[in-house]
Formats: sequence, structure tokens, C-alpha cells
Amino acid sequence: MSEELKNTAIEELKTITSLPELAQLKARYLGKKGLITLQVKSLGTLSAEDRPPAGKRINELKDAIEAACSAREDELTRKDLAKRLASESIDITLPGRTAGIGREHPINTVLSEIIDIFVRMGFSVEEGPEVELDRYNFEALNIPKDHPARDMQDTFYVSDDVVLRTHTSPVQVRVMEQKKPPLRFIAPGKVYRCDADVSHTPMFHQVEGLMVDEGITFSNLKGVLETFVHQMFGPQVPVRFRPSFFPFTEPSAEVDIGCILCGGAGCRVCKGSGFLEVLGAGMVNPKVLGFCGIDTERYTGFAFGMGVERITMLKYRVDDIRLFFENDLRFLRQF
Ligand code: 2NL
Repeated sequence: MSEELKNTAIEELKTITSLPELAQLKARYLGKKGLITLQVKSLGTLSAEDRPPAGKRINELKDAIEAACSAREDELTRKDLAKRLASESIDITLPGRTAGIGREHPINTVLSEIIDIFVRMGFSVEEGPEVELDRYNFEALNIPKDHPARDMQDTFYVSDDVVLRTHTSPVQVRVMEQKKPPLRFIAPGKVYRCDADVSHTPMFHQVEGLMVDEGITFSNLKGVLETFVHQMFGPQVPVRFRPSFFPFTEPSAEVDIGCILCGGAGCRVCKGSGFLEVLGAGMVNPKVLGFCGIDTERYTGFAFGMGVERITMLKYRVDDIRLFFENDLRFLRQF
């Protein structure tokens, strides 16, 4: 009976192929409730005379099974190691893989270009919060309470009086409140509008500019923006100012450039007009200067705003704004 148990154990040991299986087998024979342990316990039922030889036999049996288990354990451990070494081997003669280092996003390239042009004209750069008070985003800019731009359909509201800024104008309001003229700076950054199609994304980039001093006129505005367009799109590109309306400027203008796709002949992109709209601008509304505590008898100013994505699309002939944010490397690598 006992001899048979040993033989069965040794046969079973041959069939197992993993260390967890071995642990199970050991528990089954040698564990607290194991088959061998049961035999040890049954010694109590034997007579004093039979007990010592039976005990000795069980001990020998136990030693034999333990020895067989350790031998099998060594064997399996060695096999596991050999398998791992084979599968994890590396060819140290292979050349290393170069890490993809990435590159600047085209929107950031154009944003830097725009900033550089204005910095060369003496403008400094100001920044402000993207989560903004209604007071700075709308109220200070003379945008009335019932203006469609304030609608939930167009603006992301954080609470009743807090919004995601819909333009970078609030940066200019904050600077005008804190610093005295002369002022000459741009406010680049991310802005948010509840809108999405081929030419609108919920987040986009804007650069607004402001110049406030004694005697600032519309001529100064024209000179600065013409210089900007010629540096950005080339010195031969025509610039045109068209009357327009913004609550925060008076008078207001839309700035067009000669269509850079058809050279002014008229095409699908400029809808046959030969011109493309690239900027909004105007003389700062005295109501806005007054809100910021600037003496409107003494000072005047001009302001302008542009969408960085729109400038980038025109410069690189991209016809769908969403491409900038899909992060398809096949698109981004072309710039
Ligand atoms: C556009 C039009 C514009 C401004 C932005 C501005 C800011 C202050 C006061 C007055 Cl604090 N004006 N900004 C003025 C005119 C136009 O942007 O089409 N942007 C994409």
C-alpha cells in the first residue's frame, strides 16, 4: 500500500510541467492533510510492537517523495530559466532605435511668427486667465446683456458670472486697469466658443493687439496692420479696410488681404471677390477706455484681433480647421 503510494507519486511527478502544479502535488502528499500525513496519523491505531517498523517505512517513503519532488523542482526551474533566456535574448549587435523627438505644432509656429512681427514693432506680450469673469469678457467690452455672443449656444459658462474667455480682449482690459498709457502690447492665447464645423473648433487661438496713447489715430492702426500683413504674407499683398461693427470699437473695420490663392482674380475660396478677411480692428470705444479708468479726454487707442488658425489655413492652404486638432502625424509632418 505505502510502496504503491510512492510509485504513484513518482509517476505523477513525471507528468507535471510547471512549478505551481508541483506545489499542488506536494500539498496533496506532504501537506497538513496530505496522504503521507494521514498515514503518520494512522500509526496510532497500530500496536506498540508494529508501530516502530511502520513508522520507519513511512519516514523512508516521505523522504523518497520529498527527494523526488526537489529533483523535479530543480529540473522545472532549470527548464523555465532556459525558456526565458531563449525568449528574452537580445541581439546586442543591432543598431539602437532612434526616439521620435517630435516637432512644433504648425499653429504654434505661426503663433510665434505673429508674435515676432509685433515684437519687432515694439509691442510687448501679455497673458491672462482662460477662465474669466463675465465682467471682463463681456461687460467691460460694452457687449450688452442681450447680445447673441453671450448666449449659452455660443459661450461656455462655468457659472452665472464665470465663462471660458471667448476672445483675449479681457487680457487687455486687465492690463489697461493696472497700467497707465502709453500701452502697446499683444495678447495671444487660447479662446473658447461653443461651435464646431469645417471652420470652427470649440478651442482656437487668437492674437489681439492694443495701442493706447495721446494722439493715436486710425492711421496708426492702418500702418501697423499693413506692416503686419506684408511681413506675414509678403510685401506685394494688397490690404483693404472695410467698415464694420464691434461693440468695443468705434469706428470698426474688417481687414481684407488680396486672395493669396488666386492673386485677386477671384476663386472658390475668396468667393469671387479677390479678397480674404484676416483681421477685425477699430478705434477703442471710449466706453471701454472709461471702464478701465483711462482718461478719454487725453487718450485714444486702436485695437485689433485675429484668429491664428485662420491665418495658418490661408498661409498653408489647409481647408479644414479640424485637421489641426486630430493629431494625424501624416498631416502634421507636412509643415
Ligand atoms: C476679430 C475681431 C477684434 C478687438 C478685437 C479689442 C479689445 C479691447 C478693446 C477694443 Cl480691450 N477692441 N479687440 C477689436 C476689434 C476687433 O477682433 O475678428 N477677431 C478674430
